[in-house]
Amino acid sequence: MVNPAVSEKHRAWISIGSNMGDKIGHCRIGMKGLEASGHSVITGVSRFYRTAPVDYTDQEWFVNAAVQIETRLDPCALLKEIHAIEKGAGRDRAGVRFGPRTLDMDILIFDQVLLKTSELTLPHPRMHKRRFVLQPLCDIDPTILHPVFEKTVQELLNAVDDSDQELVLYQ
Ligand code: PH2
Ligand code: MG
Ligand code: MG
Repeated sequence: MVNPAVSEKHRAWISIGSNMGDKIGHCRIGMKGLEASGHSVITGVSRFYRTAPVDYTDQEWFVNAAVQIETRLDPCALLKEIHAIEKGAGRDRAGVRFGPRTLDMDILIFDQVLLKTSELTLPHPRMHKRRFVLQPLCDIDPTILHPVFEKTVQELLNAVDDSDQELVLYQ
């Protein structure tokens, strides 16, 4: 249990994606779900993008976005909440790695925490290569600092080879 009276406030950034069914609707469920428990507040939201699938390419395009939150949860408790939200949106974790999903929410950066467990790596190990992660983060705040590379998300985005990472503003 989290005791809000004693637990510290943290800032974290989370990517949100869907490539099944009502993609935007699933992303919105994800955002609402983060605030529903009362442990976190959303303090920044990106625009929505349509993005070509990366890593496992034989699947539908994604809708991607990102949010900034303030939370009293620690990284593991936040991950547990995220898994419950994903499940509520019909996520079946049994599919292909990197394959189709109704809702995927990944913790990208949590304060300046460096963590490696079997459940969770912080910062997210592939975030610096992914346009569908970095562009939404730049919408929120281009000066967010990557805790390992000590570069801003804008600098990381500028360095990405985007020739095979199509991304279109959703409108
Ligand atoms: N998520 C993946 C794998 N590939 N590609 C795009 N465009 N967007 C995603 O959210 C995404 C992906 C695994 O989580
Ligand atoms: Mg993911
Ligand atoms: Mg995930």
